[in-house]
Amino acid sequence: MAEDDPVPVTGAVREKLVARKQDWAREGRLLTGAPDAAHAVRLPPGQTEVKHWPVLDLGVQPDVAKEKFRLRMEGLVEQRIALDWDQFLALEQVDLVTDIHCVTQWSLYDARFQGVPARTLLAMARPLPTARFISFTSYDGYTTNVPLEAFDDTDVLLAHSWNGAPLTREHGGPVRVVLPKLYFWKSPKWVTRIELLAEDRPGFWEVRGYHNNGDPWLEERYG
Ligand SMILES: Nc1nc2c(c(=O)[nH]1)N[C@H]1C(S)=C(S)[C@@H](COP(=O)(O)O)O[C@H]1N2
Ligand SMILES: [Mo]
Repeated sequence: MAEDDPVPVTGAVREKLVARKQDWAREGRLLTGAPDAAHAVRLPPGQTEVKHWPVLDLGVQPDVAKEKFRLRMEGLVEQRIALDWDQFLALEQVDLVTDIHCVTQWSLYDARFQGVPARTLLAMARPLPTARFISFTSYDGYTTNVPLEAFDDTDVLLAHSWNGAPLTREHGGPVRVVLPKLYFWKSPKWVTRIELLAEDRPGFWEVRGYHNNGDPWLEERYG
C-alpha cells in the first residue's frame, strides 16, 4: 500500500482464493504444453474465450476518490512525476482495442480501452540508464513487476475508460494499467505508483508461484 495515499477499502483479502491460486502454481494446473503455433491462432494455449469480462482481484476494492487520486512515477528517473486527476486527464489520450488473457484461463477479445500511453509518462519522467525493471503498487496493496521493455511499448496504457465509459471500480477505476502482451495479473487495477528499478522486485503473485514474465503465448503461468 502506498502509505502516503490511504484510501478507504471495503472487503477483506480472500485468503482462500489466494491459497487456491497458490496451489495451482505448485501443481502446474491448466498447463497444456501446447506449442506456440507462431500466433497462427488468436487464442493462446490453454485459454478459453469469454464474452463477459470477469472480475478478479484479492477481494479488496479500494474506493479512490478523484480528489485523492495520484499517479506517481519515481525511482530511477530524471524527473519524478506525481499527477493528480486533472493533470492525468490533460495528457494525450489514445484508444486501444486489444485481446486480454487471464492466467485463470479466460481471454476477452476486442476490449476497447482509453487512457494515457505508458510512453507518454516515460517521456516525462525520463528513466535513467540504470533503470531496467518496473514495480507497480496499487491502492489495494497489490504489487506486480515487469521488465522496463515490457512497459515501454506502444500498446501499454494507463487506462481510465473501457468501451467508452469510465472504468468501473471493480475493474480498477479510476486508473489501471493495461499491458496486453502479458497475462492480466501484470495489469494492476487501482494503480498509484510506478517505480523504476535497477533490480527486479517480484510482486504479489510472482512470490506465490506465478511466472516472473507471464507471456501467455509461451504459457508462462507458473515459475
Ligand atoms: N490492484 C490489483 N490489480 C490486479 C489484481 C488485484 O488483485 N489487485 N488482480 C490481477 C488479476 S489476477 C487479474 S486477472 C486482473 C483482473 O482484472 P479484472 O478484474 O478487471 O478482470 O487484474 C489484475 N490486477
Ligand atoms: Mo488473474
